[in-house]
Amino acid sequence: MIHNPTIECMSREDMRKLQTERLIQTVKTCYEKVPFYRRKFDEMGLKPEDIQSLDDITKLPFTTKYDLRDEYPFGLNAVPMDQIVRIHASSGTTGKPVVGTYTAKDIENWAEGVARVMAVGDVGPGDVVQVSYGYGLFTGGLGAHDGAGLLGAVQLPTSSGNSEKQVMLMKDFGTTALCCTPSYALHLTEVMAKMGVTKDDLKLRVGFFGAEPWTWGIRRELEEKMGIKAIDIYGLTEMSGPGVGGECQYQDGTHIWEDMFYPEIINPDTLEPVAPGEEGELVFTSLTKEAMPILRYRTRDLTHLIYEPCKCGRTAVRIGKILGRSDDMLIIRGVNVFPSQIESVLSEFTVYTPQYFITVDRRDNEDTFDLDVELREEYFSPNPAKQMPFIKPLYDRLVSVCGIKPNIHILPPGTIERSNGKAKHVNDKRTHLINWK
Ligand code: DLL
Repeated sequence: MIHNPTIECMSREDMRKLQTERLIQTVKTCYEKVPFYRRKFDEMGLKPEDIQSLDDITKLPFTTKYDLRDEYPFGLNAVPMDQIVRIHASSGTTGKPVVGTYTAKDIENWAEGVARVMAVGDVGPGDVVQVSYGYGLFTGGLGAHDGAGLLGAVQLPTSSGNSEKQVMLMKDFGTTALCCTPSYALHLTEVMAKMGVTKDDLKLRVGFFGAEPWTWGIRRELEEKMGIKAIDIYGLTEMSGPGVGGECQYQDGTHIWEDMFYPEIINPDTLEPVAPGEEGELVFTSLTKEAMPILRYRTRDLTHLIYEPCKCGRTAVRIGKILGRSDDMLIIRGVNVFPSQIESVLSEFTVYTPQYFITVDRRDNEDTFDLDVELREEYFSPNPAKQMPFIKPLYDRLVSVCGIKPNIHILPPGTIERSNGKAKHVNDKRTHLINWK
């Protein structure tokens, strides 16, 4: 089912017209209402009137996660607080999160984006949509929740965790659509096996999985073990959350809702647009956001754009699978983690040296997160019991800043390999799992 055929199947010419009108308006709002953008424009000698067409977009400044951090928490807001109805957040590069604010209209548009993806799985009244993304500051839970609500489906807000209960409810309540990270969905298949629950015991028909990269291997496994069609849903807090785009039933790229988010691909080194169809970093300009309009946001996600028409009839441009990132952000169990966060937490503790090494792997379909750190000479003891008092505060602080539980290994000072040049802090062993077809 196509939720909004007028928009999703609009001719390229009409879409460009709509995007141009919205771009001009967004640029004007940014200049008039957001001091951060006004400053940037003035520095560049740019006036809102200089932007008259989509091609003019390259004249605009980029926005990065660092700008969001510097403007924390509300510096990019274009409306006063009495028009904001929701705040979400995701991991930033240090202890401060990236903030997303929403007006009532922004929440409506966001639900529209998610609904367009869920409509691919014919979700509607009578469907039970189990939302096993985390509810909270993370956009996954409430984003999927509102999308299901817009389609008139039953919202089942299980949030993440408590896996046996998730499987029990899925069976007892007749869940037809599941929303969670692909890695959590894989974990649920294992819990199902342990509980003796098979796909024949379930009414599941479709899953909307995203928030982290996943492969065709994972897709096949989920489709087989759950008896579903596994649909990729993409998004980021800075643009709204899930539902910036999603796959159609042909699973050949992710349609981007370009009436709301104008995509570009740039070379992350030169910052110049790449040739059509070439790989590079995805950049979005929001076209309808009221609370926090964003110009040329560097997502750091690496992919390419596909403008060829899709068999499903949608004309909305597609992105290929996200192939990686042009920064060092890790996504561990669906949570965004930056090595710089670890670094800034470590610097709060005088007992530790600044050296650290992160190892990420996947065991039994679950991401593992091991962190090697060194105690300073005067605190180190080979007796593990004596180290315990040092581990707990570091562990608690890391959980609070990064939102994820590390396995901390304390090593004697001088053990972690020092580098002569750029320090290497991460070994992500999951990369060998990335086999896209
Ligand atoms: O992960 C929003 C979301 C929630 C999307 C639920 C889909 C489902 P953030 O926490 O801000 O927002 O993280 C955004 O996650 O820049 C990508 O690197 C990655 N990401 C999101 N969806 C996908 C996907 C949410 N389908 C960052 N495939 C993005 C690959 C994804 N990576």
